[in-house]
Amino acid sequence: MPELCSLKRMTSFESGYGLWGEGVKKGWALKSADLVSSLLEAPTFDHTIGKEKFYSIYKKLYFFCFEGSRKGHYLFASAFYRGIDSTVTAEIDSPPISAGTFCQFRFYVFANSENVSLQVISKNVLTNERHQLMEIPKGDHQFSYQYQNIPTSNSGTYKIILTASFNLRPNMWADPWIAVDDISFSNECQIGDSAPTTNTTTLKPPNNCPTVSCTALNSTAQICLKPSQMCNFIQDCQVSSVV
Ligand SMILES: [Ca+2]
Repeated sequence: MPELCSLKRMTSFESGYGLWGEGVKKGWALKSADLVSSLLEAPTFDHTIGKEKFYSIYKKLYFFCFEGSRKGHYLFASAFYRGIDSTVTAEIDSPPISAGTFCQFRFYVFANSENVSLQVISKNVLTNERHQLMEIPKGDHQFSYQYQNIPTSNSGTYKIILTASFNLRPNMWADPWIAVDDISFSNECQIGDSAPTTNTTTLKPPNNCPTVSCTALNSTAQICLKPSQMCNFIQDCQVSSVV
């Protein structure tokens, strides 16, 4: 089995920050869900392990990391009202990216309050010009990890900046927090100064599927994964069915 999913593209925060936060890391930290007992404080589970829902190939390669643990780690930021109305922010940056036409940035986010929002910003490495790709609006909270899939269309080299904003006011039902987990870039994105990926061209299944063919997770159907479905921490295939 050729390597399907490059760990440079995928960050689960189970073994550190990966390539995130090397330039800017303000207000974000890794948190272990095992140490959290209440949603008032932080998520009580992460996305990678907490729901045991991650891509089967990734599970095969890294199962040993997860044995004995069921909750895992995520990227976390929070803020506390200290008697003065204010807005505070937390920022973390990605490794430098060169985007192909179909480069997609994917992640899971879980926020507890209408008083926190998340801006996903691209910052050109040369010019420092910033462009907002998406904002998770205030009030869009469902008490679970929500999948986000953001097309990027920048030319040149840039970084993704995750900026959380906390709107601190009195009488909040809980201090606002936000958690991010299972970040990935699609194969069209070039990470850092790495050579262009050959992942998709090294796989030549016999059934005219240019990527990965497998048995669907919830049926007996044989499916061909789209590039955008690969290496995004979503399990599409039955274990051991990948061709
Ligand atoms: Ca995780």
